[in-house]
Amino acid sequence: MNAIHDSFDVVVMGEILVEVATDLPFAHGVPAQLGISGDALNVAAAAAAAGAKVGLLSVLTDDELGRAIAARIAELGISTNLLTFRRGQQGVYLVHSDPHGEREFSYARSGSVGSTLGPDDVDPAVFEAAGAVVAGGIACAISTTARAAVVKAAGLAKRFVYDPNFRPRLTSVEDATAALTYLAPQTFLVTPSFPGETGALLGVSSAEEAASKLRALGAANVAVTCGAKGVQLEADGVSAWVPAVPAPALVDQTGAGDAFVGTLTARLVLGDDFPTAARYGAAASSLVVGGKGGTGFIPTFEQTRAHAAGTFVAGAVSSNA
Ligand code: KDG
Repeated sequence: MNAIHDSFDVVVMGEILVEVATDLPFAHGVPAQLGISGDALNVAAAAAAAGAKVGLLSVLTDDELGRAIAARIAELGISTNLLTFRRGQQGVYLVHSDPHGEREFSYARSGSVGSTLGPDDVDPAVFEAAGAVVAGGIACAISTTARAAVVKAAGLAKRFVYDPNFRPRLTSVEDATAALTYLAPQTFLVTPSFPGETGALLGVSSAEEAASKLRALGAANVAVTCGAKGVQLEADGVSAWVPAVPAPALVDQTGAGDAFVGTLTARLVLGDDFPTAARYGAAASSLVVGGKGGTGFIPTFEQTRAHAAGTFVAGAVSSNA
């Protein structure tokens, strides 16, 4: 790998999943649509749309499906240089359309090719050079090798961003809490959600309490996302509430949190201050819910900026799938 060629603003790591989505309850014969998603891809797509040069470390199947996924990654403006192709099975999730974010994904990913990600896949030259590295609790949950890869990346990164993304169908409260408390001291930014995640993993009863607990563990910047309400920010000299930006269209919540993380990280690396970058993150995630699937609609930065300023033209949301 060429370290100069592979100098990224943001490197994201994790598993990419095939999304099988239906508007109807699961049943034999219901029509469904394929998409390409997964938290890492959604974060990377948002970061690229927000103006960052993005690399995505992920393992794909060495077949026509893996190549189709790589083509989608390139189409989203993400570098394919960090992708690795191996024999195996691509991970899948199935979901009903989820406007209110109430459903859990049904997974077919145990032993997937994406979960073979390991520390040897983490090239120190690439990870040390990146403006920021983003990983999440999902990567920590899918295999011990993927968790070890995240730990190695956290140790190498200049700015390590961690999204706890607790998924009860993949891991236990104990393991997710252990990953968060181990990694928090190394984080430049941590982005848990309240009440869901922080209630379960930190036992707190407010977003402020979650933020102070993570700051006490050593996190430099904390953004606690509170769904449709807004985001609580805490950092040295910053304690701010960023209100959510109302969504012009609500189709599917999948990827909303990832869009926040990707946009926020990209804008911080590109030089925006924390509240400004978080406002862009909130605006991007409010637009993403207008598209179906994790990457069904990824707003351009011009659209995100307009939405953050209250001048986005409703009706401009359309699928870029
Ligand atoms: O954040 C959205 C993700 O949860 C979705 O894309 C599926 O990555 C996924 C997962 O592992 O749950």
